[in-house]
Amino acid sequence: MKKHDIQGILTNKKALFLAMDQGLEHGPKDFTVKTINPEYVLDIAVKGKFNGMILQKGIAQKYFENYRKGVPLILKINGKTGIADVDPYASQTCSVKQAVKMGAVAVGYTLYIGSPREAEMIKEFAKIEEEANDYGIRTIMWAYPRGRFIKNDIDTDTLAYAARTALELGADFVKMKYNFDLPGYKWVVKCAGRTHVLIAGGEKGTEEKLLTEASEAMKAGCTGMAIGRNVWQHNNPLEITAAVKKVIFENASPAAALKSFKASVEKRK
Ligand code: FBP
Repeated sequence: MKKHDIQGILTNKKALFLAMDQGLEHGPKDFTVKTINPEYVLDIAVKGKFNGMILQKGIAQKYFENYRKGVPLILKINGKTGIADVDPYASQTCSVKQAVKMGAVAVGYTLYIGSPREAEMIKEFAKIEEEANDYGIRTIMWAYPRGRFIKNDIDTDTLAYAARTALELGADFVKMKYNFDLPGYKWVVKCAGRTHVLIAGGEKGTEEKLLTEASEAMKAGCTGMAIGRNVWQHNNPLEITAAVKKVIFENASPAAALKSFKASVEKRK
């Protein structure tokens, strides 16, 4: 089958995706009474014109219908809770067939590179990648080095290995952490070859940090970002989205994007 046109997910070869699977990965502690309602985050995805909304199956089934026309669906099809302190492994939660039925343009899979259970995940991802190819949808690998053999999960060489693994296993996108080593990250992106690199957000930090991260990621040759908490935990989610987009799509400096963020927040008051 002809592959879903990757440009349909991207904007001028760049992308900003919104993630909301943290309820499974971290638990409700990431949310407030306001943000725990999935519709709050889905509204941001549509109003912020994200390139895709990343959800687990349950939330997609129960909440996505009204948002379908506003934002493409990216289904995360494996996951785990953050409770048990065991060797990292995230079980498959949904088939590719089901993801396609639900209208997903891409499926996401976390592969804990270096985990003692890595072999199981490589096998699972290989099957998912073949099925996604058959259905003509895209794959995004969350390539997270993790487990007792990983001393430093954001060491440049370790991230480069993760990036290369994603390319060799056939992922269309690889989502990874950024480590603020810009020269080193250029190598990481080179290692990913034709697999598009997306930067993960992590815990909510300052606007300066987020915009600097976006800017350095783009300078390193990344395709964009896939973030969650830095947007929907923000008091001004649409304004911070607009600022990140300025950096990713318009090549704005972090300082210029921050200035326009502050001006738009002021204007709303
Ligand atoms: P955030 O921007 O909120 O970190 O979301 C990105 C993400 O990759 C989510 O998709 C996922 O739930 C989470 O981070 C996993 O993070 P970790 O495994 O590091 O806790």
